[in-house]
Amino acid sequence: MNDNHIDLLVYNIGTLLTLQGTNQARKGQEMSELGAISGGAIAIQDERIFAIGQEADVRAQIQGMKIVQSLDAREQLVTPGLVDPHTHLVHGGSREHELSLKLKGATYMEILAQGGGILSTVRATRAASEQDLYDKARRSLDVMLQYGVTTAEAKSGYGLTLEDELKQLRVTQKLHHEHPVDLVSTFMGAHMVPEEYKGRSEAYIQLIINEMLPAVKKLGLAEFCDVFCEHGVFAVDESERILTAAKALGFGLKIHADEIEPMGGAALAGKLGCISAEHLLAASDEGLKAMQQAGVIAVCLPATSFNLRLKKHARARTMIDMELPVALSTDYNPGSSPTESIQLVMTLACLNLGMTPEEVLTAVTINAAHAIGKADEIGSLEVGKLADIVIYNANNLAYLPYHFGINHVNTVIKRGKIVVSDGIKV
Ligand code: IZC
Ligand code: ZN
Repeated sequence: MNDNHIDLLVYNIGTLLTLQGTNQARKGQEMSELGAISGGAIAIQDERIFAIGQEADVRAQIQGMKIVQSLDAREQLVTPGLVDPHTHLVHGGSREHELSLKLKGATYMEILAQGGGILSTVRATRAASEQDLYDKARRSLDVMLQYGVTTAEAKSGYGLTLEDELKQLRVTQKLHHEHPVDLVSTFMGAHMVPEEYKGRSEAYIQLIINEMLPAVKKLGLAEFCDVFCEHGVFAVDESERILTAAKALGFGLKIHADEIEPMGGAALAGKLGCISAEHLLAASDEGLKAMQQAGVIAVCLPATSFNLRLKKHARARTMIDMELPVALSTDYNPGSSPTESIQLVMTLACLNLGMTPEEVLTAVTINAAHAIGKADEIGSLEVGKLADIVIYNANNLAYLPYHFGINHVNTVIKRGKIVVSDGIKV
């Protein structure tokens, strides 16, 4: 038979956390069930998992097949490739000058109201060439990959003109094709009203609805549409109109909801059937209930609340107890979360959100995959799914969030290929 070979056999796995289980996003107690196998192996053919289980069983299944390459996992921990479902990956410049303002007590919204924050990144992104944006984002993707991320979402929203939004989205598309990390693209023209539309936000909303959304759709440059629903940015009714227009064009919906003030964004996510709602620090019980009933995934971003020095955190324990599926993400962006480290997020989720290591792993694998509509391909290790796999320099899960601020990844396999070895991109 032509296919009578295994391209890569990963063997001698100490703890193999498969995340096998239900096809739905995990909620409640399901978030603690990791499908663990001790003494496991994974056989890969082309870019997919051919067999997975106890090493003796896998070897029996592939008996007689030619094994092209074998990789000794040294009795260490193995998980699915990590998924980062919320990033503002492509942007120009950086905002380290905001640190001293923050230390003097200025808040994120105050810096934004003075023309800084997102608006300063908009200026830098508009000024940057497509190649500059590509090079900068590619370096960030290299870091993400070395930290174990094999798929990420990436939002536009620093162009805020049709041409500059398309410039960002083209960079995402090119990186998706050229970098090992797979990218899922989100249009976020409704990130902010640009300076030239100050006092004319309705005209900008019309531009998004009538020109930007149809153009992005026609060019096939984004699967999702996201809105920053926040006091002083887009109001709930404005967010609803933008997202409703996006839905009519066939976009999946996401919303930055109730991050700083309780606006009713979570309830809107439930009403519109968003795939996910993000942040949620100030979300009300009713808002969370509406999300739970509509099957919206809560994406918590603990690196952001840490970096903004907020006293408040997303109520992940409440969410899990009420059977609302939780995912976690870096929110990587140059303002409120300048870090690519999903492993730091895992630590903060334990220490500041009170999530267990098991819940955290679920939130950065299968639930994160559900939050970007890719759970049929990634997020768990199962026969037929993509062979996106991480091998750590640790033999148990709790060690990852416990020993914090460093990179625990030894090897990353993306679509069946070894792309990180000994912690370095190959
Ligand atoms: O550049 O500040 N929250 N958008 C909404 C951001 C943070 C990104 C930024
Ligand atoms: Zn964000």
